[in-house]
Amino acid sequence: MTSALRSALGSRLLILDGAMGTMLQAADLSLDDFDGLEGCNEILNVTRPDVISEIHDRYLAAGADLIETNTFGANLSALGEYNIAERAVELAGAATRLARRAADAASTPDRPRFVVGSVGPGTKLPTLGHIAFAAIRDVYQQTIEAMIDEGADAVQIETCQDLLQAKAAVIGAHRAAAARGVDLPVMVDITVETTGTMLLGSETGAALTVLEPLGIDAIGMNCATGPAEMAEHLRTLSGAARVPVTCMPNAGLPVITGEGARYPLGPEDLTEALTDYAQRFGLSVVGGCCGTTPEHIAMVSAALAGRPVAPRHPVHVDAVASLYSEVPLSQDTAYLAIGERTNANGSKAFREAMLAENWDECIDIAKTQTRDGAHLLDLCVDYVGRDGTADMATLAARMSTAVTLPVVLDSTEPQVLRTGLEHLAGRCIINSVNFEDGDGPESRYQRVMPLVREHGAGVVALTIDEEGQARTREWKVRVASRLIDDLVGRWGMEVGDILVDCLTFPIATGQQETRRDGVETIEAIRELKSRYPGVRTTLGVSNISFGLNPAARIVLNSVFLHEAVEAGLDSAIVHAAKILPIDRIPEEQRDVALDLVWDRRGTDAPAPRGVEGYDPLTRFLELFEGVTAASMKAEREAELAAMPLLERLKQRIIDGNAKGLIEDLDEALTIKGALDIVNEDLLAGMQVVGELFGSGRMQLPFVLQSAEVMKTAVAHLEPHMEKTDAGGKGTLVLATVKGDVHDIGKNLVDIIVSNNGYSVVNLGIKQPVQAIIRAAEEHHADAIGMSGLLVKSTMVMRDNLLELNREGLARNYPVMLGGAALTRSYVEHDLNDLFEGEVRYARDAFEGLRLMDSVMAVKHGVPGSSLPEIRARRVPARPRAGSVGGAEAATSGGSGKSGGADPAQPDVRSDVARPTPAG
Ligand code: B1M
Repeated sequence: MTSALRSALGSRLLILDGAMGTMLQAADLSLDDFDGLEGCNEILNVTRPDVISEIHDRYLAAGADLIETNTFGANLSALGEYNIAERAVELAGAATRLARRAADAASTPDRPRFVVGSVGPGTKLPTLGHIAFAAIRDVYQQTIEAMIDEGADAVQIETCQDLLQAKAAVIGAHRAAAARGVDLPVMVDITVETTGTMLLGSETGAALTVLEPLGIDAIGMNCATGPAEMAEHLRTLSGAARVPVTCMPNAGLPVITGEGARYPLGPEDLTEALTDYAQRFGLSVVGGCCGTTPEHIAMVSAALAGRPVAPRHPVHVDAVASLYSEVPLSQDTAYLAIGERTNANGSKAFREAMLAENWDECIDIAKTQTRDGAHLLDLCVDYVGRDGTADMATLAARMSTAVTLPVVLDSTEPQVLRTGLEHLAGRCIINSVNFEDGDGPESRYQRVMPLVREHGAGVVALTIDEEGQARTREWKVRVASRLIDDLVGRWGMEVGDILVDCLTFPIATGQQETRRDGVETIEAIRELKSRYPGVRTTLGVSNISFGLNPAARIVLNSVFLHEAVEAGLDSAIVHAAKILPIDRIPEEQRDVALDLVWDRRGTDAPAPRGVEGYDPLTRFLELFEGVTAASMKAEREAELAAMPLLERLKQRIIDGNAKGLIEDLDEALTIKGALDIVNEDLLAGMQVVGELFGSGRMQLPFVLQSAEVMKTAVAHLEPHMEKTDAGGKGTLVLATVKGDVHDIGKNLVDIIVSNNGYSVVNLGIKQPVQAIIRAAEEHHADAIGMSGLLVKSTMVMRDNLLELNREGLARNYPVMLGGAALTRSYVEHDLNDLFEGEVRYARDAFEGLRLMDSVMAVKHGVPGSSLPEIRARRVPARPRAGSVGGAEAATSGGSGKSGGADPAQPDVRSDVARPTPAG
């Protein structure tokens, strides 16, 4: 039976049944039926099996291929509310027996019917500490074992609101299947609220990142909303999930009436939506949740049962996740920065806070790293004499909700790692595994790997074997290959989830035998990346400079990291804010550091340093004698002070230096207008930042600092900008699109447009299309403005326009799109061709304002008014460097809605990722 279900899952569309709970509510049952436990639906499996069986029969008669057991609340917390938690197994078994009997009676050789054990979320959220992970996991395991014993073909873990609960249920299901020796498909449905996230704030991408590596067989959505609100989340799942996608919406958003909740969607509406989604999103299972009835399922089944599953082409991205969002392991134009300061061995401040049990301070250190531009956080609580398990439980639980970044769990103790995994809702990386004590049954390697596998974690693999830490390139690569082969071959890991750390010893201690350690490490990284292109590398960078003074460490770490990244390093465990952009290091310091890293001594070093007897270590120590981080900063301040005013303002943006900014801005205001300062001086600085960033010569923390200075400057200049008193000219809803955090340009648009008499509803960053649509409806917007700077945002904008089409709102809202990766041609031809309303490109805030003026003129019927003509399709332009402004490219060819370009190959500015470096 099971294998039939597994193979059916991927090939033909299967129909799941509809609601059980709302059907029971409608069944007019007495308190006696509930054995005095009012509302405890699971008790009906033993008190009123006839009612449950009848519901199953009606869904089977309606054409359901899969029926769910009446076990949504057969778990620790839900039954615990009635003080009958100990009956979970009994009630799960009884429910499965009823469903099995009904399914068998309805099955024919041509059309088998399947029983799916419903596994609900319970009433307590482990991420919020309401209940322990291990406790719910174990009860899930017991109930699922009972379901297997009574003939369940699969389980459906549904209405997941907390990813940690979902993980507990999946692991419980896998343990149950292993205990019973059966092959049990495990399907998971998440529930996304109208806010666009799961109850605790998890985005759909985060849920996929956490759940898919656990080894599930399908992922989808159920409950909370009707199909309309699910569309963009299904698109996310459909575009990236490698397992089948499922959809069980409510019969619309409930409307509260005098008689209780009423679900507005009838069978036709639900069928229409599911038919559309089945085709568009390649769904494998469709059914209904709250408010759906046998009538709904009958119509859905008549329309869809047995249809082939529409093809999908998911694009998988190797990633980890926090409770909130996913973070790809490969970062565009940046190495993946793993913050090193939440480590009791590496950071004195963190260790002291932990020893004092000052947990708030520990979390503040984590948050500071987040602000400084880390992508992940390394969490290590190992400290002699402390109870590591207790410390990990406290810190992991707090970090899970208080920090938005995924965590790398770092410990030598398997039990401490397990505790971390059981408290963090996201997908973690385990740091680390190695062959230090071999790979026998008692080895640490063999004790950690089952945890990695069960929790679907990524792993840092260290180049250490039974002989010790590998020193030479050949040795490092040999150990790495052995680890990779074993992790993939024996433990079933995906290559993309492995990060090899080639480890380095300090090179500046004066010991001869360590002088080549940097070279060997860099060369090992280069060779590994060429042998295993799918494997990623990481490195604890600070070790290289151990023993030097702090100023020298910053320079050596920065130079070493730069060279390692050039050789292919993907990720680094660093204090991200203390890595200097390579161009910001004084020339001689940088050159001598390079000689030190590459061990170029005597005449091996390039001229003019390469002379007999030259030792870069000696010279490096001389260069940093008496130098402190503060004195280096003072030197730079002096250089800045010597610049002409307007050049200094630009440089302040590049350097991210706000000290003296306000004074400079006030002085600049005496010679030119506020807007000119923004457009001519500040944005010129931002353009250089974009170029340095894109060419790898500036790291993310510094880009963040530049962005902060830009924001401070714009805020200071805003009151000096011309403003019309005329208000109420019209309303613009403005947002940075889903997945994109860039908001400087969008906020400038807000200032310019609102200073000119319009109301702007600025929704902020990472806005799902549903939020944009809701705001437009609520505020009776006259137009929608979407901003997005990433190349992937151009695709999100396209999807958003399609969603406006689908909801029949395209003609209500003219749309303006702006951001660095867009081109006029892509917006006004490719996108305009597929959008049923009007969409225009806004190159800058002023074009946004002009567009708004023409939107309102058209709306007020001003004679002769229209939106600006679509410009002729342009010949692909030479790549424009940087971000903003720039002359329009030459144009040629036809115009109008018949552009005909291949929308799968949009003419977007992928060049923004790699602009030409400035001078
Ligand atoms: Co990021 N970033 N960034 N970044 N960043 C870019 C966009 C990038 C081009 C840099 C590069 O490689 N050269 C690159 C994208 C490449 C790509 O997609 N292939 C990039 C990347 C890769 C990333 C990350 C992925 C890096 C990483 O972590 N690995 C990450 C993405 C995070 C995410 O979004 N999920 C990231 C993060 C960041 C910071 C947080 C550090 C910071 C943003 C801070 C903030 O905005 N609060 C940042 C910055 C500052 C930039 C650059 C350097 C500058 C952007 C900027 O503010 N420009 C940028 C380089 C670039 O753009 N060339 C870059 C000034 C601003 C005024 O211009 O926003 O274009 P702009 O707005 C203009 C017009 O476009 C127009 O009007 C504005 C001016 O008048 N306009 C509209 C914009 N929206 C409009 C809406 C309208 C009308 C007009 O509606 C009506």
